[in-house]
Amino acid sequence: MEINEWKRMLIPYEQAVEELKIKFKGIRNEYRKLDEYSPIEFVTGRVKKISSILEKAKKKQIPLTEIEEKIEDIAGIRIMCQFVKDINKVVELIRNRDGKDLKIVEERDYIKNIKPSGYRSYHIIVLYPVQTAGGQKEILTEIQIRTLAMNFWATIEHSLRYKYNKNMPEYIQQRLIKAAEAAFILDQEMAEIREEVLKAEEQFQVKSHIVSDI
Ligand code: 0O2
Repeated sequence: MEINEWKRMLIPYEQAVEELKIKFKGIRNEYRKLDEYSPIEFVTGRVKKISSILEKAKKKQIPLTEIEEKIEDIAGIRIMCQFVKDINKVVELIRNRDGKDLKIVEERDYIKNIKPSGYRSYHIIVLYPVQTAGGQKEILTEIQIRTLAMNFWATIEHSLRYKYNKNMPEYIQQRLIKAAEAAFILDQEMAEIREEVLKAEEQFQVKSHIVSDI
């Protein structure tokens, strides 16, 4: 495929990423404007680089003619949450969206089924319709939902894996698995601290209510 053909193919993927980023950021802003807690902390998105698409196609033995049906993360959205519980809320938000907005193709729960690397995230593969000059095109998009701690780990692990060009020494892999556990313990600890603070806040409100009633 020539570079111009690649560029043409990737245009609707760029459109899908931009539109979905706006939609999920819109949800976050809705909560913020109402002074409510948002389960979405921040949203990013990217279209996979041509070199990475080719690498993945080679690794998975996908013919170039089948790239668009078989590589699900050419368009990718990442939604970061403060707490693990928020991930479930975001999953529900996505499940409850109108079928005309997006269709869920598959869900992969790498939080329950942790990857051997230690990777945790919730993935939802969706079909997202984009209105192009030539009509509607449904774009496969991978939405990754994770906590800030999961994202911290995955970002660093990804760049280390890249540095080692996939030949990461075993002892480094083992340390990364331990680091992933530590990140998850941090997630649990922060969630417990939050529960304590919320409970204390509730008690304070009840007490000040009683005082104001006297
Ligand atoms: P990039 O640069 O993020 O786009 P496979 O690639 O075979 O493991 P598959 O079938 O493509 O998996 O789907 P999966 O596992 O649902 O999603 C792959 C994407 O999830 C990856 O994309 C990463 O973004 C992320 N991911 C999966 N496993 C790991 C991991 O062990 N470490 C990190 N840091 N990220 C992971 P790409 O194409 O690998 O890379």
